[in-house]
Parts: sequence; structure tokens; C-alpha cells
Amino acid sequence: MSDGQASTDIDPEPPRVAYTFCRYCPASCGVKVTVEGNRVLRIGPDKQNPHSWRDFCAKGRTANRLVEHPRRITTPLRRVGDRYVAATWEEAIADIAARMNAAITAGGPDAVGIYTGNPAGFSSSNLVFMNGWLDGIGTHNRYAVGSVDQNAVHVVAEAMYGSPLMVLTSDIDNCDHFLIIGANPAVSAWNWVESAPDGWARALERQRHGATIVVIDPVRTESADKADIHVAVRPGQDWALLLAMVKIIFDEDLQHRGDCADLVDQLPRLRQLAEQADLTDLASRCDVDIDRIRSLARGFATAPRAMAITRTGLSLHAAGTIAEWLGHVLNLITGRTDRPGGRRFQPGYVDTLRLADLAGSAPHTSRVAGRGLVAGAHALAELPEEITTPGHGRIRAMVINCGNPVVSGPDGTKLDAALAELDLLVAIDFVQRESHRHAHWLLPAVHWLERDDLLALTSSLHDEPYIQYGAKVVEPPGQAREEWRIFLDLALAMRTPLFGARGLNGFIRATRALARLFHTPALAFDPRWIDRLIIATSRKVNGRRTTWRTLMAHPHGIVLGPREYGHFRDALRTPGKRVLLAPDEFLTRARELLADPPPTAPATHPFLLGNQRRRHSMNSWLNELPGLHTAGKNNDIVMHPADAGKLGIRAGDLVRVSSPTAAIELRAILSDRPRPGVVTIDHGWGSRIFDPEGGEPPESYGTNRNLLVDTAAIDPLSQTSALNAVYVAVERIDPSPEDA
Ligand SMILES: Nc1nc2c(c(=O)[nH]1)N[C@H]1C(S)=C(S)[C@@H](COP(=O)(O)OP(=O)(O)OC[C@H]3O[C@@H](n4cnc5c(=O)[nH]c(N)nc54)[C@H](O)[C@@H]3O)O[C@H]1N2
Ligand SMILES: Nc1nc2c(c(=O)[nH]1)N[C@H]1C(S)=C(S)[C@@H](COP(=O)(O)OP(=O)(O)OC[C@H]3O[C@@H](n4cnc5c(=O)[nH]c(N)nc54)[C@H](O)[C@@H]3O)O[C@H]1N2
Ligand code: SF4
Ligand SMILES: [Mo]
Repeated sequence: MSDGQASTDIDPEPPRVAYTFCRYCPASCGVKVTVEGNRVLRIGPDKQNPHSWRDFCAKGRTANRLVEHPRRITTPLRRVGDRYVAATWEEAIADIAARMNAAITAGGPDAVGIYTGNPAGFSSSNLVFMNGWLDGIGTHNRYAVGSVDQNAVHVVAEAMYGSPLMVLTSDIDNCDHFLIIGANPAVSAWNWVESAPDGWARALERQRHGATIVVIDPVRTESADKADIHVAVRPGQDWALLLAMVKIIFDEDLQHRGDCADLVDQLPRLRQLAEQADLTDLASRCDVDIDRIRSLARGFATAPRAMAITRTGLSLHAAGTIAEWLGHVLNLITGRTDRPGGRRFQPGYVDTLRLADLAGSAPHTSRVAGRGLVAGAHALAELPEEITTPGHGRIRAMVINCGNPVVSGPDGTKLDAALAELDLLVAIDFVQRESHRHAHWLLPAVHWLERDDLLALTSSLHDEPYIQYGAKVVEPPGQAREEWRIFLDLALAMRTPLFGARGLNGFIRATRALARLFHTPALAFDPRWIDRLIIATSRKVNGRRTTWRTLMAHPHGIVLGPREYGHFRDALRTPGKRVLLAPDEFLTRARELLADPPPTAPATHPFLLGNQRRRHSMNSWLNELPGLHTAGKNNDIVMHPADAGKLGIRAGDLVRVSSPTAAIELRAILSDRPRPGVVTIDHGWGSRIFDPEGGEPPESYGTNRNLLVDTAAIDPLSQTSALNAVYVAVERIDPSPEDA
């Protein structure tokens, strides 16, 4: 392997061009990277990529700036007092392994905990070896980003289709009616737990040919600007809007009987729920006129081809799972599922559903809150108490793998205090961010430009059959190391049998010994062996199996033939391969919601706090990069002028935003985009970047709005934090420093 110093002093290599894909978000844009020596000079879209490059954005274009971040961690750093000192990997692994084993001896396997953030989803080797290590330890204390993101998708897929990974993709190019609920694809790209490259532009292209775009969002977003219809629903009440649409479809006999009867069970139970619900009540809950709802329902049901898509705007609310479920119900009862222009199941080159069955975890109930697992993990909201509550199974040693939960999750102050109590905190990342403040060890991670990835676990989430090998473009700096290697080395040092399987550790040790003996690094075990195995045993797509040689010969990626239809039924994992339209737990929860009084804002905290994404940030990172966010590196609160007027707040005023959990201060922007009563503050700000080696003061941008969210506010079905549903008070800080 190269030592990272590819250029020579005598004869500098001319710049070369390499092709790979961006692994920041599921749009997976193909990129063309110009490299000199071991340095990335330029990143642009790879226009020869047959699938994805048109979403290409400034985040991908500036990826090399993160690679070269002046505060990047490039060697393991050990905390000594208030400072960090460089250490070798041998020292790091030995110390961490010894401390983890001590924690396990004292408190059992659950004494080791992990939080896995969003970027881990873009590295299969990370996820596989992390789980191999955790399975070996036998800990149940696994916390994942799904509980501040997509858990509702998994809960609904499992209950209705029999597998948490049976996620449907959008057939945009054949659609005549897009019902977009709680998503802003103009900014976030057409992706959540699916990827449809250039999806928003393709939807707009359909619109030019007569398709209708409906956007349901409490904010008039960039997507709403282009929509034919925008409905400014009351936040958190989409379930009521969607149930009202379902009711109208039944009442007016607009469902597509043939398709529906053929595919689904439990239709009468659903009808019964719809009959029990009262339209006036539902309309007042979501604050949309009955006539308007009627026209939405008719428009959707009578369009030749249509799809409802639901995203984070629904999931980060207490009724998120019910709203997500009703989105699927709408698609099903109008015959949109598994039909052209609707939502379909595109099997990938790997049978992900079968893999999920094999990897499924045994049930477990959390120690303090007493809740079960969702998609194999417990909820981030529970983590602080699992660290601070005494007793057997209390977390004492913890890894943060690709995450920034203090900023991305609820009540960061509480989590920060809990993390400070740990006997051992290990963070694997590029830089030391807010969540890593109390880390005893900072371990240097490898950026996607510096590693190979075959994202086989998500191969069924592309909207057309697709495969690309994400080849590394440059060598990582210094001692930066891929996560799989860190987890593998920890397993070996802790004598933890990887995957709980006997013999695997010995085999891996043997391959390493051989590599040393023959001075041939390629003999040592490497996840690329697994990649090759996956390809060798991959499914045929459109009748053809991809070979490793073909894959390597296509650096721009390969579209594996046309989109396939008709796989949905066969893929179902339910008994009898039927869709369960009205699972018990959803009916019960829907009835609870109907029985609850309609939510009203408390007089002390009259505004609902919403959230927007920006093109140039990625959750809690990238907003710090030079060049991005030219308009400034601070976030603001956006208020409707009518709301601001009542409070005497003018544009630019400093305001205090408070909830029962916390208070923050930022400047006001006045805009009629949010509906009155809703204020928005972008999430992801307020994460400091520390200088662990240099000891310079941390860099800090903006204010973290998630500090205002109570950990108790969750959707009981998905255990997702209701991050975008907190009631707040806003007051002008008088006088603003500028006025003084
Ligand atoms: N209010 C509100 N809160 C939200 C949301 C919202 O809409 N509103 N959105 C939620 C959503 S959808 C998500 S996905 C979560 C995200 O929540 P998290 O995944 O916890 O947080 P991120 O901000 O994505 O932080 C990712 C961290 O991983 C690091 N990183 C990036 N790539 C790598 C890598 O290859 N290896 C390693 N080791 N580290 C890496 C980054 O430097 C960063 O520190 O936030 C959620 N929070
Ligand atoms: N540029 C950029 N792109 C990204 C990301 C990023 O951070 N930056 N993050 C990536 C990730 S991790 C994810 S999960 C996806 C998320 O993709 P999206 O889910 O499309 O995310 P947002 O752009 O936040 O859009 C959510 C919309 O829901 C609205 N909303 C909030 N509450 C409600 C509600 O109660 N009802 C309704 N109907 N709408 C509501 C918000 O106003 C917002 O416009 O984006 C991905 N793409
Ligand atoms: S971050 Fe931008 S360039 Fe990277 S995959 Fe997403 S949309 Fe494409
Ligand atoms: Mo996300």
C-alpha cells in the first residue's frame, strides 16, 4: 500500500482524474476528482455517470476542504488532563480494549455503549464490523440516528410488509400527481430512505408535461414555491389530514378496488377507523378546510398515476409513525403501490431483506425507560439516563461512531452532562465536535475520498437498478484509519469473538501473520474480500449478474438495465405475502390520537418551532467549511411578520427563544414563509469545533435549536424524538446590543 506520499520531489506527477461518488447523502452523485500527488485539486460532477450527478452540490464540490480541515485529527489523541497528546494506534487500541474489558467485568456487556450517526450508513464495512464487534461483546446498549430520523419508516415497513427494510422507491418519471408531505426536495434532494437522483428536477419535468405537484408543509418552502398546490398544514397534524383524505376516498368510493383487494388484508378495520373519525374534527386538527381536503383527496385518487411521499417533516413529530402509515395507506387504497408512477420495490443486487432477517436482533427492553428495540437500536432520547442511572447494565464506556448526537438529538445539555460522567468516551471522527468534548480518546476517521465502499446494504434503495464501486481517490493523511479496522482491532485486543462466532478472530490473525511472513499486505484480511464475495453471490438483476471484473471496468457505475416492476408482492415478508393495511398498534395509536383533545399551544409558549435544511449544510456538519454559507455563519429564527409585530420584534432584533427545557438567543428574520404561529430555526448549528492538539479556542457557529427539545417528547411507536414539535416562547431582548 502507498504511504500517502505518492508524489516525488524530482519529477512531480501530472494531475490525474479519478471517478467515484459522493457519500454525504443518498443522492450519491458521481464525481470527477482531479488529483495531484495525494492532493485533491478539484471535484466536479461526473457527467459520464449514467445514474447520478445532476444533484451535485457545493457540499460535494468542497469535500476536499474537509479532508484538509486545519483542525482535522490525523493521529489517535489521548486526553491527558485538559489536553490531548498524540499516541500510536497500538497504544490507543490497548488502552481502550483494557478499559472496555474492565467496564464489562464490573458491569456486564451492557456497560459498553455506542451511538452510530448518519454517515455510518455510507460505509458498509463500518456497519458490518461495528455490529460484529458489538455482537461479540453482547451489549444491548446500541443507539442510532434512526431515532432522530427515519425509524417511522422501519416500523411501518415491518408492520405492513414484514421487513423493516422493505422500503419503496419513487417512480418519478411516470407520475402524474405528486403528493409531497413533509419534504423539501428542492433543497434536500429526492432522498430519505431511498435515492432518486435528480428527483426534484424530474418531478418538475413531469409538471411541465401536465403533472400536479402538491406540497404539504407548514412552511412555504423552495419546493412549495414550484408546486401547483401548497397546503400550510398545522405541524404534527398530518395524520389528521391524511386520515381525512382516506375517509373521503372511502366515503366517495374513490378507492381502486381491484388492486386493493388483491394485495391487502385488514381493509374493513381501516374503514372502521375512517368511519369513526369525524371530518370536522380532523379538519380542525390539521387546520385545513374540509373542502380543501376533499379536493386534495379527489385530486390524488383520480389522477391516472400518483404517489404520496412522506419524509422527516412527518417523522420528527409525536404522531410521526401514524402519519407515515397513512401515507402508505393512501398509496395502497388508490392502487399506487407497485404500479408505474407510484411507489415500487426495486430489488438490488443483494437480497437486503433476507440479510435483515439473518441479522435481526433478539428482543430487548431498555433498562431505564423499559422500551423495545427499533431497527436493532434503542432511542437516543434514552441515552443520558442509561449513562447516569446506577445499576447493573449502566453504560460506563461508550463509542461515538460518525455522530454528533449532542447537536442532532434532543436536549444536548443533558446528554453532554451524561457523556462527561463516563469512565471512557471514544469518538471516531475527522474533527472534535460538540459531542466529542469529553472524549478520552479521539480516533482519526477516513473520509469517503480516502476509502473504497461497496454500498451493498442499500442496493435496493436506488430508483433504478444501479451499482457503482466507490473507489478511493487519495490516501488518508497521517494515521487516519477506517472504522472497520478499528472495530476489528478492538475485537482482537479485547478477545471478543467477532459476530459472536468462534474461529473468526483466529482466521483473521492468521491472515495477518501470513501477510507479515510474506511481506504481502494483500494477504491480510480486508473487507474488500467481503465485497468480492457479495458480488460473486449477488442476485441477477434484469437477468444478469454483475461480475467483479465488470464492476471494476466501470468506474462511472452501471445501470443494471431498466426499472423492474412487479417485485413488490414477491418481496413481502408477511404471512401469505399480504399487506397488513391496519396493524393493531397503529389502530390503537390512531384511536388515542382521535380521543386526545386537539393540541393547543400553552399560553406561556405560544409558538411551534419548525426546522429547515439548507443546501450547504449536512445536518450538524459542513456549515463550518470556508466558502460555504456565504451569507454568514450564523443561524436565525424566522418569524411571520404578524407574529413578530405583536411582540414588537423587528428584523435583526436579538430574541430569546425558550421552552420549558432551555433558552437560546438569536436574531430574528421576518418572512411570511412559515404559517403564523410557526417559527423556524435550522437544526445543525451550534456545534463547536475544538482544537485538541493546538489548544486554540473552539470555533463556534450559530446556536443549537435542539437544546430546546425535551428528551421525553417522542413518538411512542418509532421512539423518534419529536424534534420539530416543541412549543416555544419568543421575546425581544431589550435593548438589542446594537440598539444600546
Ligand atoms: N431539529 C432537527 N434535528 C434533526 C433533524 C431535523 O430535521 N430537525 N434531522 C435529523 C436527521 S434526518 C439526521 S440524519 C440527524 C443526524 O444526526 P447525526 O448523524 O448524529 O449527526 P451529523 O450531524 O450527521 O454528524 C455526523 C458526524 O459524523 C462525522 N463524519 C462524517 N463522515 C464520517 C465518516 O466517514 N467517518 C466518521 N467516523 N465520522 C464521519 C461528521 O464529522 C459529524 O461529526 O440529525 C437529526 N436532527
Ligand atoms: N442540503 C442538505 N440535504 C440533505 C440533508 C442536509 O442536511 N442538507 N440531510 C439529508 C438527510 S440526513 C435527510 S434525512 C434528508 C431529509 O429530507 P427532507 O425530509 O426533505 O428534509 P427537509 O428539507 O428538512 O424537509 C422537511 C420539511 O418538512 C417540513 N415540516 C416540518 N414539520 C412538518 C409537519 O408537521 N408537517 C409537514 N407536512 N411538514 C413539516 C419542514 O418545514 C421542511 O420543509 O435530507 C438529506 N439531504
Ligand atoms: S452532498 Fe451534494 S454532491 Fe454529495 S451526494 Fe448529496 S447532493 Fe450529491
Ligand atoms: Mo437524516
